[in-house]
Amino acid sequence: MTKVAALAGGVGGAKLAYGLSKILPPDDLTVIVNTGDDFEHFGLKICPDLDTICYTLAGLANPVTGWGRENDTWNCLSTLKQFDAPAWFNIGDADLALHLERTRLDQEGHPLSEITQQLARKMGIQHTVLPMTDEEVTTIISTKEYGDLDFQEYFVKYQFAPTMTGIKLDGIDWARAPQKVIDNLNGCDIVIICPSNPWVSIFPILSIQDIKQILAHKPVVAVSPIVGGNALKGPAAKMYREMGITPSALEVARQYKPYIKGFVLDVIDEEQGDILSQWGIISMVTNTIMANDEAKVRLAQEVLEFSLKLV
Ligand code: FO1
Repeated sequence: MTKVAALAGGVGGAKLAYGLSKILPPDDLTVIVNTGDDFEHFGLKICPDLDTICYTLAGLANPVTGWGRENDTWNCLSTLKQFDAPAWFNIGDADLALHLERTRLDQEGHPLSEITQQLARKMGIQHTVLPMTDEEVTTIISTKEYGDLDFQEYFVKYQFAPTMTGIKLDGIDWARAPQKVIDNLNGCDIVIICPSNPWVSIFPILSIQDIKQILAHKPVVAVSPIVGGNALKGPAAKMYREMGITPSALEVARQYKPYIKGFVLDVIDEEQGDILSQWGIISMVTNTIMANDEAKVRLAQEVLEFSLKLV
């Protein structure tokens, strides 16, 4: 069987990871997740992308938002609001339990990779989900209006309205990949970069030295998160513009060029495939919109078949 490692951020990445989990047996899929978005809120250790991936793979995710849990209740949050507490980050009651338990295990001294595996198993997830690192890496968005903001402040509190002037990844230089990530990456046949935000979801993962070194020897295929010049969700396209780049699938491929052998483009961007081949990147064109579970599985199947041809 083909062993796959998927690199993913939150909602967009989780969709493809879900599709892959439906066609690959548990031993053949490892999802390596961005932790640059992690932060501490009310003393809790919150790992939004790990949460989103786990809830999605477990079939527990809120289908409307893509993050948080389906049918959650909001008693704690609404009570916090009555106290005028800083309740801008929407944590549902059942979701809160996950953050409480993760924080408890963290305070007992367990590494995040171990905690994640333990919690994922309890949620009924059979595939392997791992954080990119056990160390603290913090994505900071420099903005024109407010200076440096923690990613969740930029994304949730300010709804990514501030103008981005740069990105910093605090702690990235000394962050190491957990041994399990190294082993699973070394043992995989294909690496798939899910359609997550390249700036803040994928680059933190690719910036970890151990991961970068292993990827240099693996066939890597990326799926574009930019379709028709826009991001399906979140600030990716806005970030390109604010960094002086016109957002396109091609620009995503340009950023990933040192890493990838193959690139998956949406039908709407088909004409960009010619330039990719001039760059020596093999492209596949398909419908990349994952509007429902069937589309997630279909895209995963197509990406997998395409990747196998590149091995
Ligand atoms: N995203 C939002 O846009 N608003 C929220 O209030 C919010 C709460 C939240 C709570 C738990 C969790 O695990 C994720 C949550 N997210 C929320 C999603 C998350 O902040 C982002 O999707 C990612 O960081 C971007 O990948």
